[in-house]
Amino acid sequence: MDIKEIQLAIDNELKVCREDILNVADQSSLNDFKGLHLGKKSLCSSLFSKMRDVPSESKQLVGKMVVDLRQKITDIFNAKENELKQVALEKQLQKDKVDISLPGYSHKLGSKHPFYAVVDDITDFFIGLGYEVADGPEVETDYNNFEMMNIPKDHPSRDMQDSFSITDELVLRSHTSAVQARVMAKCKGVGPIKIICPGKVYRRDNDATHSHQFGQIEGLVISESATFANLLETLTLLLKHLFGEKRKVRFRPSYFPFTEPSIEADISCFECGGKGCKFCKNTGYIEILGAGMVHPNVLRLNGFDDTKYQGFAFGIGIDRVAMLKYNIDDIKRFYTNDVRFISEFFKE
Ligand code: FA5
Repeated sequence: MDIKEIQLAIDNELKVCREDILNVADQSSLNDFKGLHLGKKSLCSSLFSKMRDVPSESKQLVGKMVVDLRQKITDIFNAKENELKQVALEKQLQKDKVDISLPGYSHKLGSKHPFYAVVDDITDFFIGLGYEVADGPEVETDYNNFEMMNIPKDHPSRDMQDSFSITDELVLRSHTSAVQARVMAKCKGVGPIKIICPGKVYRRDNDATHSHQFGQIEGLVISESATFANLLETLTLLLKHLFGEKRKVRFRPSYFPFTEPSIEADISCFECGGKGCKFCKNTGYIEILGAGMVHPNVLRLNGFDDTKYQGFAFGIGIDRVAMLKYNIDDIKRFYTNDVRFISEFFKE
């Protein structure tokens, strides 16, 4: 074969390839095409095998012509193969199409745990009165939890709060009042202070309204003019906000080593409405907070001049408020994670 004949055969082969590929509609006919035009018996292969007979001065040219031919046929093959893949993919996508008109599965929306609903409500209330929110650790020093709160080591008033000791110097804080010491230390004897601190506290207690873990919200106001009347007004506003006008509230004198005078506030029992039952130990009331004027010793111990500054403080039981607000009969329900209890608070 001379070069002209080879060129003619190549042109013809390409023409045939372009016609044949038009009839390829699936993978099997594509395979036939490949065998015919790129396989052992194809023109390409036969031209390659005849290369040894081509005169050496034309070898390079003929070699390039055959390589070009094979590349063009491969391109035709690849283009068809991609086209078939695309068609197959589109068919599959059609088959897999999601019917978006079908009704979906509905999910139950969670809502705040009643404990945190109360925390947020009380926090918002005090932020509205200009208080800032402070924080403190649950593992606290004996010093902050007791000593700075005017409860020296070995003093009988420690028995009021049966605490969990970690070491001689560390306890699980038994009240959020420990945060008072932290806040006052930061202020270095300079007022005013107006904070609340929500958090968990721990004591060795166990009955329907007492638990070994519970929440408190501490409040501390120190200024040159804070009075007992301000304290009573603040707490009355809070209790009305939480329980409405109808629930009965009573304040009674009490004792805390860190306040003088001290009071406690009770709310009429959620179970009996004030008549007396097992929940309120037949008193008709359930205690929800302790409060009082900051004891001068506490001011002095924490670096404040008690001739210049005075203040009030309070500690509210979060679980108690939630129990009274939502008529919850056992404090343990807050942390036993029984879905039947929690789902009472779910929104559909
Ligand atoms: C105190 O803890 C004082 N630190 C409160 C305080 C702060 C007084 C600042 C004066 C000034 P008491 O032990 O009474 O006080 O607890 C306060 C509230 O926490 C109680 O009224 C009650 O609502 C709640 N509480 C106390 N013990 C438990 C318990 N074991 N389980 C659930 N709630 C409790």
